[in-house]
Amino acid sequence: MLVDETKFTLVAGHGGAGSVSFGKMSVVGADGGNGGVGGDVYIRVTSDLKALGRYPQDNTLTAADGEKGSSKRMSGKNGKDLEIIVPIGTTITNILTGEEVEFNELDQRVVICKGGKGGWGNYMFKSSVNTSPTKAEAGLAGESKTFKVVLKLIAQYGLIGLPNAGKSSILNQLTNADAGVGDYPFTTLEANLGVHDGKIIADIPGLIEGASTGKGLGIKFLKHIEKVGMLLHCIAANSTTIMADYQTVNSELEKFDPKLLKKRRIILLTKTDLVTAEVLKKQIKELTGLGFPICPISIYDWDSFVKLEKAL
Ligand SMILES: Nc1nc2c(ncn2[C@@H]2O[C@H](COP(=O)(O)OP(=O)(O)OP(=O)(O)O)[C@@H](O)[C@H]2O)c(=O)[nH]1
Ligand SMILES: [Mg+2]
Repeated sequence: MLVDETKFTLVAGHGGAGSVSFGKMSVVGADGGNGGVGGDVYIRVTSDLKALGRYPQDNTLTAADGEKGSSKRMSGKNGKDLEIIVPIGTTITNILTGEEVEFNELDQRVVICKGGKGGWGNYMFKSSVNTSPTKAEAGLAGESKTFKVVLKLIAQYGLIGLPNAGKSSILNQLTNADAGVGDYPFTTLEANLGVHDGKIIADIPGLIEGASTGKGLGIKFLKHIEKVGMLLHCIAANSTTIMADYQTVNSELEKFDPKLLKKRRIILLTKTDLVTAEVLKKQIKELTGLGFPICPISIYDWDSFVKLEKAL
C-alpha cells in the first residue's frame, strides 16, 4: 500500500561521556579521552514512492550514540548516522515549531537532527596547577524532533479520468512503467509513475462522483493533483456519455479545490479504435467547446501516440 502520511520522531545520537583516567606513571597525570559525537539523522530523497512504508506511524528512529572516551587520551567512536529515506514530494512539519521542509529534489540529503557533542575527558581539564583533575563531562543529548510527514506526488503530467478510461494503458505506452491494466474499474489502486523524456507522468487512480468527499479512491489522490503540472484528462470514446464523464471528474476537482481547474489540461479521447470515424468527429466537436486541446488516442494506433508526444 502506498503510505503517503505518517508521523515519526527522529532522535540524533547522544554524545559519549568523557573518561576519567590516570596514566600509570604519575608524571602523565590525567589521560581520560573525550566522548564520541552522537550520530546525525539525515533525510535523503528517492524516486521510490513507497519509501514511507518503512516508517509506521509514531515510530521513533534513533541514530547511534557516541561511545565513551577511554584512557590514553583515546576519544570514543562517533555514533553512526541514521538515514531516513523519503519520496520526492515529501513535506515534513515539525510538530512543535510548525517549521516545514519540502523535499523536491532527487538525491537531496540534509541533516535534520544534529548528534550531541561528546563530553571532555579529564585530560582536557589538566593544567599546570592541576595535573590530575577528576572531572570529566557527560555527553550532550542529540536533537530530537517529531515530524508530521506528508507525501504529495510531484509530476509534470497527471493522467486523470473515470475508472477504466485507459489511463494506465497510456502510461505504459508513453513510459517505461509497467502499470496493471484491466477491463474493470479501479485496476489502479495506487498512483503509478513513469518517466517520459525526462518528465514524470503520474497515473492517478480513477475518480468517481463523490471522490472529493472520500468515495472510491479519490480523495487520497486528489490532493496529489495539486502538485501536478498539467492534467491529461482521459475520456473513453466508446462511452455514450462523454460530456457527463467529463463533468463528473471536473466537478470533483472543483469541489476538492477550485484551483485545480486552473491547471493546464489536454483532453485525451481514448480508445478511439472502438468507435467509427463519424462518431469520433462528433465527439471532438462536442468536446471542443470546453476550450482544451483534444488529442484522440488509441493504444492500437501508433500515430496517435506520436501526436500526443508532440503535444506534450
Ligand atoms: N480497444 C481499446 N482498449 C483499450 C485502450 N486503452 C485501454 N484499453 C482497455 O481498457 C481497459 C481499461 O484500461 P486501463 O488502462 O486499465 O484503464 P484505467 O483508466 O487505468 O483504469 P483504472 O485503473 O481502473 O482507473 C483495459 O482492458 C484496456 O486494455 C484502447 O486504446 N483501445
Ligand atoms: Mg489504471
